Amino acid sequence: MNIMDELEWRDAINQQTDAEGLRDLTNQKAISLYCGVDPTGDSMHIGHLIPFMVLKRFQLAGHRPVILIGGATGTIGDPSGRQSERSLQTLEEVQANVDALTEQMKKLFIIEGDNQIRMVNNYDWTHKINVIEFLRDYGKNFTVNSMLAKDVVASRLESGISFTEFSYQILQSLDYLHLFQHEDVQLQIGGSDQWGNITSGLDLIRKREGSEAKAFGLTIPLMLKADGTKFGKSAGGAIWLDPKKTTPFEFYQFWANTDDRDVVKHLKYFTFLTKEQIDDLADKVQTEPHKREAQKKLAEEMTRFVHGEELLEQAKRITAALFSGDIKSLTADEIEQGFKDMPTFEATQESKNIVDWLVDLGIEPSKRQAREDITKGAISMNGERVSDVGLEVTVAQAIGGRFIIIRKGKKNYSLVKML
Ligand code: 545
Repeated sequence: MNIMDELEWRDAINQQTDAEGLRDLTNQKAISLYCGVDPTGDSMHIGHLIPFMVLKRFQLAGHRPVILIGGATGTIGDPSGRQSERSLQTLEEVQANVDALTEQMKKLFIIEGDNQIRMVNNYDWTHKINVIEFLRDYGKNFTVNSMLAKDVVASRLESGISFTEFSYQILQSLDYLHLFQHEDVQLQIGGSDQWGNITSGLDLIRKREGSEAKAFGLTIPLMLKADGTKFGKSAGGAIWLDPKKTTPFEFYQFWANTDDRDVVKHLKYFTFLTKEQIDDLADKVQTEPHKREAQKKLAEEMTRFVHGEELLEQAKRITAALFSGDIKSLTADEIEQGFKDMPTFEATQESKNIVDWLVDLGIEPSKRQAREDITKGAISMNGERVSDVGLEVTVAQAIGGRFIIIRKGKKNYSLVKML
């Protein structure tokens, strides 16, 4: 399948500058293409990841992707998709974010011994341009009229936009021209919010290199969920790629909880599974939805891609233990991930009778209730039913000396941290 057919089948195309031209070009030869990211934070979330996965698809089809880190543009701030002016980051903040994002990109896309994905930083060419050169050599190629017409700018004319953010589109355009001239880049891709910046770069290339210059632009749709809510957010906020912000278990759970109406769409859009594999899973959503095989596969593929095999296995182990109640098989670190969002209590290390302990912590409302629950077998500790109201709770029972998990009834879990 030609890469363009594949992207179409995956519903990964929003707008293109010249669909026929790009199809012909990608059929004829291996092209270089790029997508940029600005260091406005120290981690991407899954929304940012999408165009970079499309870069990867191009790579798998034999093309040559370039990842651009916006060391220069990050000091200015893209107004695209934003209603209000950004506050400037300090140069130190930008640099720290450049470092963090470079590492994240390397981890995801640069496999050892594979030097096909190149990384560049636009600071390298942008910082050399002085103000006279900027206005004479580049500024003359932009009319304020066409700059004002870009959606991003037009939507800010009422509320106001600084000259700094207004100029952003010129910087991104210079990048495309630079990469066209020096790296043979002929395509820029990005999320649909990047259309204005991408087409502005193409205009510059045509003005400088002639109207026949073969350069293209393509944007990828931003996802919406079947229920209309914004994709990529859970109750706790964005789904980050940084395991310190979103643990691999939470990451796995996010995908595993995908709605039946969305799961096939997401398998196409996010994973590298083939059409046959996805068609097969689509059948299963119809015939045996309760098994949630498509969701499990989606969660596996995404967690493996972002966090690797080992952390995927850990996420699955935590998931299985929560399901079966076999808490003892988990390590303290796994418990910390798996029970992060559950009610948490803190207990001192002194040993105490179970009834008193449960009441003092607030897990049970009264001693009478605690005794009754224990007697009817409704309380378990670290996966094992408690049947003796005289049991002494000691720190020795805590997993890794740190955690005791109490289950009340079928699925009321509480995490008790030993102080
Ligand atoms: C800069 C110079 C270029 C080409 C592109 C850029 C960056 C671009 C931009 N992109 C977004 C971004 O978000 C911040 C991430 C924080 C870690 O602002 N002007 O950098 C997002 N991008 C990915 C997708 C996007 C876009 O990284 O394109 O649409 C989100 O899906 O918003 O020469």
